[in-house]
Amino acid sequence: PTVFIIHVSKGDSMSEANECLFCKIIAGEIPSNTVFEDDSTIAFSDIHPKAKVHVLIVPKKHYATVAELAQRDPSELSHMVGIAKSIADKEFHGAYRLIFNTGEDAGQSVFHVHAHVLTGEVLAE
Ligand code: IU
Repeated sequence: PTVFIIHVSKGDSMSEANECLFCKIIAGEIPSNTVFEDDSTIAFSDIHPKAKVHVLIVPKKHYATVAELAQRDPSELSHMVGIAKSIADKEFHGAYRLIFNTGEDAGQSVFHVHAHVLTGEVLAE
């Protein structure tokens, strides 16, 4: 008999596309207010904004955390930082806060890496 070995590696698995909220947004299965998109990256408004402008920048490839992204795709990480700058240049003269919650105990609730960009107004400390 023919044996098929299906190798599903953590980080780019098919099951993540089925189960991950941000993978579903990237696939267009769940609507979002998209503010930027290119081949590798999407940015959309956070549904519970913590500033006048609160955008999530998300790589289209699934990595769980910023640590994993930095290790496996550092050019994507620097691309995301550039997108954050361009959003803040447009919204608030280049002033912004960039946050990567990493780990449940630090407030990460979606395990598909995303940068929170807070801008559009003077931010409290
Ligand atoms: P966190 O760093 O993993 O906690 O960030 C997840 C963010 O995703 C959080 O700020 C939510 O408000 C946001 N979010 C969203 O924009 N759309 C959704 O459908 C869900 C969460 I669920």
